[in-house]
Amino acid sequence: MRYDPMSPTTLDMFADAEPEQQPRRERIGEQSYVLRGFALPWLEQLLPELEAVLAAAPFRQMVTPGGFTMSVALSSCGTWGWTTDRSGYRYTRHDPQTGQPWPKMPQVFFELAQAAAREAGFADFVPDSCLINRYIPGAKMSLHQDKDEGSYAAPIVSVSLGLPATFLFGGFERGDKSQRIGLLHGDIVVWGGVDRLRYHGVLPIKEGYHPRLGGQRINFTFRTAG
Ligand SMILES: O=C(O)CCC(=O)C(=O)O
Repeated sequence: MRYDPMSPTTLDMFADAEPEQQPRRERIGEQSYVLRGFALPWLEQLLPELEAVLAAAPFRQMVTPGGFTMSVALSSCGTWGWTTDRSGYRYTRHDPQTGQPWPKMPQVFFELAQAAAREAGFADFVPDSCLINRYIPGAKMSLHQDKDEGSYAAPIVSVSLGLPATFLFGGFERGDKSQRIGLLHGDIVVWGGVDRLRYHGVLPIKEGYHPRLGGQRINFTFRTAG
């Protein structure tokens, strides 16, 4: 199956692999790291599972409580899926679009999230939610804190695939200065502990074409929500 530009969720499983980055760990906060290229060895297992999740829970653009349609399209897997509508932000057990439980989190997703958390010093991460964000060029995510989870004890593990992004990693107030961190296909950001409530966001994605994922960036955000 080749990448179809009319269908940005169609994944090209057979394109030549791009040159791989050297794996390395960069510290961006007291308990925060970028794990360069960490997801690359998992890719061949991740992409077919992603397609299966999206077949059951397709991407959709959700509306914020303020009435704005998000530029990023969302799906989820795991026990809990993050959703937003006019009545607020929350986690639900069911996909509001289909009425079905969110698709089960594929084992390989769970194992990747655990391995990345361990590499960043969080030994016992048990994610029960994987938000799947799809960015097409121009899509962005404004600075925000992740505060809808029942506890902030667990870290956040955020996997980047496809087009590059500039990740903003800020402080504990919206107005604090943010670091601008370039993220490439296969990079993972992990933050938790004293850094768990840091503001973060993504600048508008630039036009481009990725050999495996086409004209889009996919992000998996793993959290313990329940
Ligand atoms: O796409 C990303 O890298 C970040 C996603 C994010 O911040 C979120 O889903 O809360």
